[in-house]
Amino acid sequence: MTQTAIASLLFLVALATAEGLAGNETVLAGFPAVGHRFRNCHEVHQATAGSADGVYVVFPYDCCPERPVRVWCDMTTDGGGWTLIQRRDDYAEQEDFFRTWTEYVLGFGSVAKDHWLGLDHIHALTSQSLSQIRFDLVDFEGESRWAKYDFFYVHDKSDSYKLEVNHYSGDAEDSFTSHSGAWFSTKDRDLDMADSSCAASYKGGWWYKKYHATNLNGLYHRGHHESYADGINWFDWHGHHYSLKTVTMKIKPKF
Ligand SMILES: [Ca+2]
Repeated sequence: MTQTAIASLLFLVALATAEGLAGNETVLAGFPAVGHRFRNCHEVHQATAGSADGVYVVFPYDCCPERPVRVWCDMTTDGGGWTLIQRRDDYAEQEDFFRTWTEYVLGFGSVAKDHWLGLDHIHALTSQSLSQIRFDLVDFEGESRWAKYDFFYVHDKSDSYKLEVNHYSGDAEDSFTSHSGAWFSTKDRDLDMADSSCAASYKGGWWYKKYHATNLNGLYHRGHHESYADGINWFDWHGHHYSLKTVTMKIKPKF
């Protein structure tokens, strides 16, 4: 590792915040010079062997290389270097995911807990290079499954953050490829192909077409739910009446 890489990394891990998350939480103590900024968690991971899971500041925008974004880096799963774009878990206080278009564009929640990174940031990250996405899923019985797609791209706002995804592997069965080609929809912006509003019916923001096979921004129901398809559903594992306990969505450059 070069001196400059070490110096820029030290900037990233310099300080714990006042949010009571010391050890996991880092903040921007100062900006490293342009040219020494990591664009995603994969670049952080490559520069520093043994870097820990936690919050890092990255600079994902090709257009605007000085724009910082706080992200959670998974440095341990499947080779490490994964940038989280979404997380749900069994927190006593649940983040509200039944939100508006603007909130889904900008992102919400705490990156150290349950959050949605934001469609603009996701677009920027997937624009850097060919990206893969990995889902890690856990149910309330303690069983876990994963799914990985070797191609994942989210268009920009001019194309309403249209999804492109393909090339599944894993043991969760493929519940996401069917969403490829969909625009993003929220309760206040219906861009799905159904007469009704899927976002309103299924209580989330997502790449809906007419139905869904994944609804990971749905309601946190904690396992079985009587209501139809409005939980954190992964259809091909637990169907439309079971809301998962833990979900992470994370991306990494393929090459
Ligand atoms: Ca509709």
